[in-house]
Amino acid sequence: MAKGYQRPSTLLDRPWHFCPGCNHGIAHRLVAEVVEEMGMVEKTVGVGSVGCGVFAYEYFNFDGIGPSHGRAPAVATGVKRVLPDHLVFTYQGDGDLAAIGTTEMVHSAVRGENITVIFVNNTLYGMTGGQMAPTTLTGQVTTTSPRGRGREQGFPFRVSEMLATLEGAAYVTRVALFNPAQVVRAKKAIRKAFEVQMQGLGFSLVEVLSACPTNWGLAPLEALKFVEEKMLPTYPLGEFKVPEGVKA
Ligand SMILES: Cc1ncc(C[n+]2csc(CCOP(=O)(O)OP(=O)(O)O)c2C)c(N)n1
Repeated sequence: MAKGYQRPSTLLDRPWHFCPGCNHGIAHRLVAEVVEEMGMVEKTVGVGSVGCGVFAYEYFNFDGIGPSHGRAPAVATGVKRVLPDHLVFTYQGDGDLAAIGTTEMVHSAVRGENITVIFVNNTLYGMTGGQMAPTTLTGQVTTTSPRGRGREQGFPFRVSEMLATLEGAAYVTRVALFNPAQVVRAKKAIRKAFEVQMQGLGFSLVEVLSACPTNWGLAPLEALKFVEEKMLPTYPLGEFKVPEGVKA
């Protein structure tokens, strides 16, 4: 029988450590497929994060670095400046990128560093037990906002909208993975971000809305519905910035 799909050579053949229904595995696969399709296997450096994506280097079959919490864009900056012909990306959760790592993320965009950030937003700190993050939705219950995020805990941080205001940011988009059509769109966005980088157009970021069934206390299918019904009103999908000359 003909195989309709096979694992890209850029993903190693080992079981995920992710919880059932977690979207990190899909995000990993999309990145791996794009690297393979662009023929960049020998010239890619992935810079990981601290969080559920911490074992990225265990799965990707290309070079990788494990930086300290939130510092991935600073590390990627150094790598890209030394190896400008390489594809350099970070892979970060919202706790890593939008809390402890806010400075590195914002200032690499301000400087217009020619790197790509894959930003996996699941609205909380997944790895450490579901604590509130800056991206937690208003009213959302987490282990550290048991009555729901209220006025005292501030408001959801719209990273993509903010970055789109910066001159150094070339391509900024938000995608999701709650159904197959969205997964196809997410892959196209990752490809576009990587192409923007290889054309030297500046900083690119793909925000990926991602389900966390374990910490949301939902079954995997309910968690996909949560992304569509609860996350989209706060985090609308779309391209917030596209460089001139690149098709939107
Ligand atoms: C310096 C430091 N502070 C705090 C922690 C604890 N810690 C580990 S992962 C994490 C947050 C992870 O959340 P996120 O980045 O959203 O990724 P997710 O696990 O949800 O994919 C935190 C606070 C740490 N490891 N190091």
